[in-house]
Amino acid sequence: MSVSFEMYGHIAVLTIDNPPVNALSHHVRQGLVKAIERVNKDAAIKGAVIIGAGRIFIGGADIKEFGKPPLAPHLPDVINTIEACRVPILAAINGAALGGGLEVALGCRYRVGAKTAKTGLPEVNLGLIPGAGGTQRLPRLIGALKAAAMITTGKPLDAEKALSAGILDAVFEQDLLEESITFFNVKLKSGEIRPALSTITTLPFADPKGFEALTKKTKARARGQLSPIKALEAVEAAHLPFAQGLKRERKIFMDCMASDQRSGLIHSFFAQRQVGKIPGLKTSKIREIKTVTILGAGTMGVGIAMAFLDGGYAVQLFDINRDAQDKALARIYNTYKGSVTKGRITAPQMRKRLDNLSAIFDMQAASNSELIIEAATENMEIKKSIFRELDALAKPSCILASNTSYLDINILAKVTKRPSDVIGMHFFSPANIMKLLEVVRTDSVSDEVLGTVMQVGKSIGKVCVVAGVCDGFIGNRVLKSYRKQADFMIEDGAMPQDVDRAMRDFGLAMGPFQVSDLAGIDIGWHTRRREDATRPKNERYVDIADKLYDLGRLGQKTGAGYYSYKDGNRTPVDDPIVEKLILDASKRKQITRRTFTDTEIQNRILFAMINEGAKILEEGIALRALDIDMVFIHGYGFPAYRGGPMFYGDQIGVKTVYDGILEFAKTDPKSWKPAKLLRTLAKTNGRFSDP
Ligand code: T1G
Repeated sequence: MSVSFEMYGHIAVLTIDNPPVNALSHHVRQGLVKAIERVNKDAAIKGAVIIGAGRIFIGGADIKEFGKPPLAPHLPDVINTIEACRVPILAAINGAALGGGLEVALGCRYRVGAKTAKTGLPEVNLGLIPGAGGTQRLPRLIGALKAAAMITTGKPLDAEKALSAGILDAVFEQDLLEESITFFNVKLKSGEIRPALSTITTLPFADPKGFEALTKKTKARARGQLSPIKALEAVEAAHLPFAQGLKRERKIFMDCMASDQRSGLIHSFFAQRQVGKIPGLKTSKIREIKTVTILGAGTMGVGIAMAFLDGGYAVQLFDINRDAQDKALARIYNTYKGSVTKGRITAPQMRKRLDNLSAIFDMQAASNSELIIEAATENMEIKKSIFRELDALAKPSCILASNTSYLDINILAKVTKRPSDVIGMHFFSPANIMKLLEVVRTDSVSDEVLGTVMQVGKSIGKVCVVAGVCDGFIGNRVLKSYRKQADFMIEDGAMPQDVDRAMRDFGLAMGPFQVSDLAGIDIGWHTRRREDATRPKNERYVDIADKLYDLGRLGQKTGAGYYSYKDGNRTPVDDPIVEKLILDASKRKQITRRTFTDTEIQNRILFAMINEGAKILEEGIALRALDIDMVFIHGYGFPAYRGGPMFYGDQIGVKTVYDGILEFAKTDPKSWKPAKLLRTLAKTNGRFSDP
């Protein structure tokens, strides 16, 4: 039964039960309408309560129904029915009330919550806007400015914040249903029932100046995403009579529903949940991880330590160098202090995390750990000796992981007597912020260890993606393929600012040359030196980055790289020195420079990504196309509304990508070799997402 009906005295309690998140699927909407009809018919009923079964109130409309023909009763009509009910209705919010879930609650006269209540309108994260009255009722409850801020960011409010915002009328600590009914009876007895939100004609807390400022901020933050801007338009319609505003909201909602951005964001939503599922895993047995030791108190070690501290683990940070340890502990302390100042965490939370942290100077102390993560220097010989030592001191079930970003972890597994316990955990800097974790699956790792590391990664808020062993795993291998194209383009006629602008206009947070300046041009320089010995002699090589390195222009950290940065400001400024260096490079190679349109720049970079992604799929380095999408959305600033490189390839058509690559190959056959999978899909009109 999707909506059960029980009487508590003269109050009807309607419980929505539609696991796993009480989504407002068609049968739930039907159940609600039926229950309201029953309430309307029974004069003995004085009020009704809507509550969710389990730990969630209502997780929103059923996203799985999107794209299918909508079935009546449609959600806006269901909520209007709730609002027009003969007796008042109270929403008892027992957990997350998100999207349509909060909109149902706004159709009620009263809203109360458990301490676990969470109220939000996160539709913009799906490329949508609230489409069942949320943009019209919420402004009538808390004012247009606060409502717009909630809707355009999609950020939910916890129970306390919802109470102070006026979304909740009360928060109950004990038995939500019992206390809700007591609260409701008092209201019913008072005889003064609050009017329905749709009947309010003047929005409270008018603040036109604030709204104007929020509009500016939203446009700046949207970076090409439409739904936050569209949401503002809908909220502005709340100044109209309710019925007109509702019509306006519906029109805007349907426009968003039809957009490519909606399909990209919904793909991203489901992919983020799918990516943690590993087909064919032979066991669901998970090892318990309580203490994690991180070897290496450098930037990565510090970030990884904080990621685990944030997740509530006991953390030991090892480094033989006391100075490095002191610096690391100071960085951790200051970062948490900053978070407390910004209100991101409380002082007790900071205290608890620091109490869970200990610095160790003797690797033997790691013998108490269930997981040891090596984050030492990227040198195979050093790592091999570390793994030999760990193998000897670690307890039998301890998992040994390396954070290496490119070295062959199979070699590390082989130097131990526990190859099935050795795995890669490739974090992205800053490791306590970046959500992506590449879990590198060696040839010998057991399914139990793989499943354990995936679960541990999820427990510290990471999006874990399984990667096979190859140079660069998934992300850095694809990055290398499109970095090459970017380098070719600046030698052939573009400037860094042209390439970066084109890629920012596509929706990337930063273009490739800005990324180089942020990460440090020395990183790429060391990688290229490592590759010198094995690079094919006749492969095209662009030495512009080497020239910058030789000039000491390492990027932001030296105040100059591809761009210059005045007095520590991080805003990139085009630099004539770099432009001359690039022109000289073209001259040295007798290249006649030409112009590139933004579209060509985008296609050269995106098609290179998609082609390398196809090779990665062919080789089994990534399990599915969505895994590659998740790597780029959560690790490389790829816009979620594009769905990721492989989803984007499907969206524009694999044949379009294939034909584009053949075109580029006409003038550069060596660097444009289409993947076999790309060719097959192009010929059969297939998609990367085909099972
Ligand atoms: N519809 C369908 N399936 C959903 C769903 C939804 N709204 N939310 C989650 N699922 C699936 C999810 O794919 C996963 O499936 C399982 O439920 C558990 O999810 C008209 C138009 C509610 C906080 O954006 O934020 O309302 O992988 O792992 O960690 O204005 O799910 O098991 O097969 O995330 O406990 C607006 C989205 C919709 C909320 C629970 N609502 N969901 O977190 O579980 S649009 C949202 C969440 C809308 C109206 C508009 C979270 C959660 P599987 P999970 P969780």
